[in-house]
Amino acid sequence: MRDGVINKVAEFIELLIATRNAGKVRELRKLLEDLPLRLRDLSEWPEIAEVEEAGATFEKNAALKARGYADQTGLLALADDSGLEVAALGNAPGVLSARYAGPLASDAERITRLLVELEATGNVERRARFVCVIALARPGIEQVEIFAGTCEGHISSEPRGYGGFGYDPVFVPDGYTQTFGELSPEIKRQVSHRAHALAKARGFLSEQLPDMA
Ligand code: ITT
Repeated sequence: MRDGVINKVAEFIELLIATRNAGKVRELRKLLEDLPLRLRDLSEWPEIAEVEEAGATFEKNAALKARGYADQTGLLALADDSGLEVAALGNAPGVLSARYAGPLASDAERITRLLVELEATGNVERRARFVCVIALARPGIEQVEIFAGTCEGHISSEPRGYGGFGYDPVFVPDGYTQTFGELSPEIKRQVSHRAHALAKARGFLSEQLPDMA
């Protein structure tokens, strides 16, 4: 009976992946593909107003984005605020990871700045962690659900590999010697900050799906 309800829901529950970052969209689509949801993303709303990341924390910015895009589209919205915390840099770039080398900079320029800053500290401490906060907002419901995940590792001495996006070519997750740029997408889907946050969000989504019809 429960299966019947979920299948029926599958015909019309839509989830908006509320990010403009193509790398995140790719990973989130894959991590959600087996759930009974119709996945949409912001490429279908080219005119939508960008939600400003005015918060000082990942949680606040994820909630702002989920709320803003749910309200603008009328869909259940999943937003991801994430970034890299580097111990020797006082956890910078953190929430400013996307803007670390200026608003128009490329991933390569952000990586270059990171390696230069780290070298200036003497290169001794290279511990780092990726943080991901997923927020889920439903149109018309004030409460926003928040799920966090982290991935511990260190920063490599130079970029390696072409997989993933963002800082992946310089991030070596604990337990591996290769960077996320070199490791397969399957491995990243098992151990990443996004995978851990989404595992928690999936539990909530699965419980809620019948109620959202
Ligand atoms: P949206 O706000 O539209 O989602 P964004 O790229 O601006 O896109 P954030 O403000 O959350 O998103 O910035 C996160 C940045 O952190 C992202 O641009 C990358 O530079 C970095 N980042 C996050 N997750 C990453 C991952 O899995 N691999 C590599 N870099 C990552």
